Amino acid sequence: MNKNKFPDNFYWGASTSAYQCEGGWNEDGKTPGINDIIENTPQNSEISDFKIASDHYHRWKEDVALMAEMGLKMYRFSISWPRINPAQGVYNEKGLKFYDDLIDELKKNNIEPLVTMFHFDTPIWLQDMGGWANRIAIDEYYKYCEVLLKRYSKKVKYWQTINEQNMYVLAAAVISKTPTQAKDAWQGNHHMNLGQVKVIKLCHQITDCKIGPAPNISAVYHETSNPEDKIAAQTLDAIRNWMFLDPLCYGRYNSLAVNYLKSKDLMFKIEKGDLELLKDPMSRPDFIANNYYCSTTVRKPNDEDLKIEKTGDQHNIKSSFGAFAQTKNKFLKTTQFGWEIDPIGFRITLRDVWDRYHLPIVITECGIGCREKLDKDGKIHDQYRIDFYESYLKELAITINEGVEVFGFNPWSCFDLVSTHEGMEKRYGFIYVDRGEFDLRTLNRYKKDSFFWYKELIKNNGSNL
Ligand code: BGP
Repeated sequence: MNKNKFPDNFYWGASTSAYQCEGGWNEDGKTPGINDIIENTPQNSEISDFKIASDHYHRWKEDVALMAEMGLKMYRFSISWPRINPAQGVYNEKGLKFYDDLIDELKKNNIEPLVTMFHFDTPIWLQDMGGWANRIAIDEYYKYCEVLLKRYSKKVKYWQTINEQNMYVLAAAVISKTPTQAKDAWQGNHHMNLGQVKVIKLCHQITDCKIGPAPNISAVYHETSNPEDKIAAQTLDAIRNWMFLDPLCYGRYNSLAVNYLKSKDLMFKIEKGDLELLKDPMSRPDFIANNYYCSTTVRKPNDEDLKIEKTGDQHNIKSSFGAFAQTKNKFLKTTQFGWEIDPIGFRITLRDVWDRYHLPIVITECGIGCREKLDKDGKIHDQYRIDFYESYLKELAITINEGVEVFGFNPWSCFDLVSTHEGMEKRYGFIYVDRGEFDLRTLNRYKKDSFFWYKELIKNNGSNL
């Protein structure tokens, strides 16, 4: 295979998540998820809530038609847990039917669905019981996933268990909009692992599907060759990256991360039998889905850093109990929202993940968030997005040619949707959605320049890069 070529049958796709695009937040039996109570939190009153979002719940047919026109081979989306499971023990037929219709429409258009079972939208009834920190979440998640597998496994081949578990734990307050103590978040992490190994095993027992986790793994650099900076980087690597893949891929916890948690009094409770559950060979994933946006650079913390525990946002974990301090990388430019643009970091990340676990990889998020307005000609000329993807995809082609097995690329996002913590102001889509932060306007769809660029790229299987 030549450099810059992608494998045949490579899945060129695009990505969304339910709470950020669907809307229809209380329709047809849906209960609120934790993100639907956003207006209750003062720090978030400046951005849109998720009640209407991109109105995909009503416009899904039009959206799938646009995906088909773009030539997508895969669509990665999430099923809304609160739409399917509005109360404990209750499963909502109207919610299930919505995804039946969506999946059927995708299949009709030869678009392979890649379904996320849980993408940040814990149902409010479960959150009221303590959310993931309550052990009951293991069984509730398992029962909900069992409903999904039984219903859709004949038509959905690829499943993701949990989206960005690491960000859900490390940036809990930003994502779930609920104050979460770090210790509870790590306890929740343990429960997520147990829920996932049970669901992966079930999937292997009752279906022919492929299933894997979808963390956000990304390269961590040390600022200088000072060995103490390297230690800081290793620590962040352990608690940001490997702590979330080792339990699923190796069946054991990462010891550096566990030592860190113990030293900070954050260690979670492990009950009898838990570690055996993790070890079960039937519970190993078939692939790793990775979301990549930017890299992080850190150094040894100084006295000032030791005083603060700062989260930043879900991709910038600024410092943590004195283990490291995030610093600027002078070699990298950033997006309008301050995230490092680092295509080589993308390659480094994929090489690391492959080297460590030797499992096929699918990219399920990657993209650039920008402020955008329709031009007078009714268009969005987003050459910056095209440049961004070209640089990332050139590195991806090299990585694949270096022997790393990657079977798909699903950039974030298919169409504009509400950013997790920066609202409508931060747009990622190939398709523009006409709405403002609070003004819903027409909600009509417009194809950006990147839409046509991606269509051409897919048609050529990336050979025109
Ligand atoms: C990931 C999430 C997505 C999405 C994306 C972009 O963490 O899986 O849900 O939000 O990041 O982040 P943001 O919306 O904050 O720009």
